[in-house]
Amino acid sequence: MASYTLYHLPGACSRVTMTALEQCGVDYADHPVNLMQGEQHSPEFRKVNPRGKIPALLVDGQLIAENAAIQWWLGKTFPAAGLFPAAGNDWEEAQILSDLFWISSGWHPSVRANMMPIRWTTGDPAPVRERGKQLVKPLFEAFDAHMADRQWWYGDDWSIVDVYFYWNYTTAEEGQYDLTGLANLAAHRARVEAWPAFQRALARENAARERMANAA
Ligand SMILES: N[C@@H](CCC(=O)N[C@@H](CS)C(=O)NCC(=O)O)C(=O)O
Repeated sequence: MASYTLYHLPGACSRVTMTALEQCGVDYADHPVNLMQGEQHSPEFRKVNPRGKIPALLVDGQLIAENAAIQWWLGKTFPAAGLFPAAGNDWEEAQILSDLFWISSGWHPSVRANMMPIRWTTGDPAPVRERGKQLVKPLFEAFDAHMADRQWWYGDDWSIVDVYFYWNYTTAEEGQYDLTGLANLAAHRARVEAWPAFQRALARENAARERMANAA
């Protein structure tokens, strides 16, 4: 098997890729990148990912970055892992990609405005956080409505897309977004938290957190 190293930070969106690696049963090394201390800008990390972002996955020393691309590639490489629903044709595959890109380029930046407004302004972050809340509100409400008649985003079967949605709404909550009243979303959250690969990823993150604390 190829060698895999995931550059990540506990709690960051790299959690989605870590869950994907766990779901695929991949043996991987993990390397936390301390974003709070600006390690993503260090020359060492820029050698790994010149774009300065996590998740960054090295496969036999070669970089693949961006959650959507990594997960798509893992899905193709480990088809039995069930990262995505089986697609019958190119059109159906493109629909799944559409969801992934929507989450990573639509939801993620809006959540970021809510959770970390200071990254979006050189001035007062408070109105940016408020704007972030306005931006995520219709997304979360639409998600809640979509989940009314199903267990997972695509129906009966878990997919990694569920974990990426989860990361967005729980991260917004950390940014003081109140999810109260979104009952279908709450039920979805409980299902994701009970998913074995997700739990293994959390355990792996906790171990990384400890290593970071001991190194500090
Ligand atoms: N669209 C990207 C977003 C990646 C991203 O923004 N990652 C954040 C962590 S959640 C990061 O690396 N932030 C560091 C920075 O922006 O300086 C993806 O889904 O992989």
